[in-house]
Amino acid sequence: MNPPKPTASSAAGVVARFLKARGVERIFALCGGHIMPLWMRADAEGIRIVDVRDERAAVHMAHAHAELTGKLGVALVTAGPGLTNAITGIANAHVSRAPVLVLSGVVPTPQENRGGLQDMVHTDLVRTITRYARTVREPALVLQELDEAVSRAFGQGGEPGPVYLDFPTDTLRAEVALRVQLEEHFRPKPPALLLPDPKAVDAAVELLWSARRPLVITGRGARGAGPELRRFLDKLGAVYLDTGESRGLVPDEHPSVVAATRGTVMTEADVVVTVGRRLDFQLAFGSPAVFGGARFVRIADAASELRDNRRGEVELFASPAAALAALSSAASDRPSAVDRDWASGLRKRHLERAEKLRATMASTPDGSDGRMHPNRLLAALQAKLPRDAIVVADGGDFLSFARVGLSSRSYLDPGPFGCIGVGVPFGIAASLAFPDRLVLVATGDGSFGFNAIELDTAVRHRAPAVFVVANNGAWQIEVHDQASTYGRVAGTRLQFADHAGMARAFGMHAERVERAEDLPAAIDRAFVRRPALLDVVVTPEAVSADAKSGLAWVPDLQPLAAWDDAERAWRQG
Ligand SMILES: Cc1ncc(C[n+]2csc(CCOP(=O)(O)OP(=O)(O)O)c2C)c(N)n1
Ligand SMILES: [Mg+2]
Repeated sequence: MNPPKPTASSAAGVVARFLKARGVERIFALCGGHIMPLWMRADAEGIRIVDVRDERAAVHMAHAHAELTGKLGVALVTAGPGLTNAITGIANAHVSRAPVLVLSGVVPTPQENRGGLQDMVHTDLVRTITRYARTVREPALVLQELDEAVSRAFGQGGEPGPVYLDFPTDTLRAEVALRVQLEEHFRPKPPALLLPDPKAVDAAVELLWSARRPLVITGRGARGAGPELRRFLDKLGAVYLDTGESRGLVPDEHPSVVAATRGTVMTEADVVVTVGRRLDFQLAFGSPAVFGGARFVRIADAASELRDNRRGEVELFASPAAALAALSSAASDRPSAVDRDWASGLRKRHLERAEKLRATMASTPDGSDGRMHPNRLLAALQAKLPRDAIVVADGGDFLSFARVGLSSRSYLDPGPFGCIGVGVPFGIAASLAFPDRLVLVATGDGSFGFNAIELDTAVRHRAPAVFVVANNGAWQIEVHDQASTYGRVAGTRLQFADHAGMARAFGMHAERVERAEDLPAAIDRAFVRRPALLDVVVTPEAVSADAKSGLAWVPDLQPLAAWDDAERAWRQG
């Protein structure tokens, strides 16, 4: 007997209608019998299904969608291996605190624990990397579980991040009584506004407006607070660093931006303000070994960004935009005590270094192997990037070069989880969400391989991204670590594979480029014929800042060798 086709008021139908009501226009998914009722109902509701080739990529896509749009990202994967494949994506969203909803199926309830096909307790597997992980067996509870899961994903009353729900297939097929389909659970929930404690605002103003060398650092939680942040920087006259999580909030032209003096400014500041930013490894865990005697002001609406590693002398538990606006208005006309020479000196040094980088990138000499330096490729790409381009960077050495060599208002990379392989799926999701903006994926060849099969997805779904592979025939940052630390290279070389040939096999415009002078025209063609791929041969001899800093060999106390030395010396007193 064929199963009945699920109706709009089956549990599957209710899930689909919920997604639709919450503004979900597309889901990233890979099919399977356990989730088919939900799949077909989502399709019936007009939700676009971006069908991928590996569940990991589906979650990466949902993650990029969430980060770039600020809306919920949704992935739908099947039971058993569908879910286990998705785990890297879920873990990455967990570390990045991205609002992603992952939906799956489990064996029909009568087969549970009997050795059914694809039977596995998924919730136990994902519990430590999600904010909410439940199996929903009772059709009448489907709606309220979804409502709660989405609230948790956005960090309403907790940390933001991925959430997980699965449903036995028989539950998905079951009818949900109309009476229990409460309208309140479908209704979109606006983000909660947390206002800062006025006493904490006054204390922060006192500390900040008497600081001589204040530094502001932003992260995930500051997204969307751009106008309030810029006004606050203008009033206080502080210097400013963004991080990979918050690129583009403050334009390069703003006088507070001193990105190219990062190391210096971190040691010189007397007050450090973190806005929606964890003091994780990228910020030396906030250690006094690096930040000296600096005092901290912490502003965040999520606990991890409010008080990880270092207490703030003032902690503002509030929506960052509201907190920054409150600081600016409480300071009123009070003159700031900022050492203007210090701030302008840093700005000058930043501009000189940025200019020098721009000038030298395009003329960085080839390696002794005659292959071009990755900076030549990045300079050629930067020269063609429209102002509103979205850049996705991925790789080891190449990520290190691309992070500083490409500038754009919107940027994604493997993030604090170091999740290489995200480039292709992130780029696809970005280009589907913003079809009118140029999406550039700049990826190392090793990183490219993980999700290279998704080029097929890009072609089928007409996701107009441009994929540029820096082909150095190796996991080069690891090669460099092995050669310099161990004097031997083992298991880290790849081949100069024909990635363009692979892209063409999926019907994508693709070219291999071996000479820098051929780049501008090839880039023009790729931009016009999107989706497109350029397989650019670069020298493995280029040693990146990340390779030199010790990041690759993972020192004991701190992520970078210089910080590790400083930490050791500081601990010894
Ligand atoms: C999933 C995953 N596997 C392995 C690593 C370790 N790793 C970090 S960078 C890197 C090399 C990346 O190679 P490629 O993308 O070719 O960039 P290249 O260094 O050659 O420029 C590796 C293996 C990681 N961070 N994540
Ligand atoms: Mg490589």
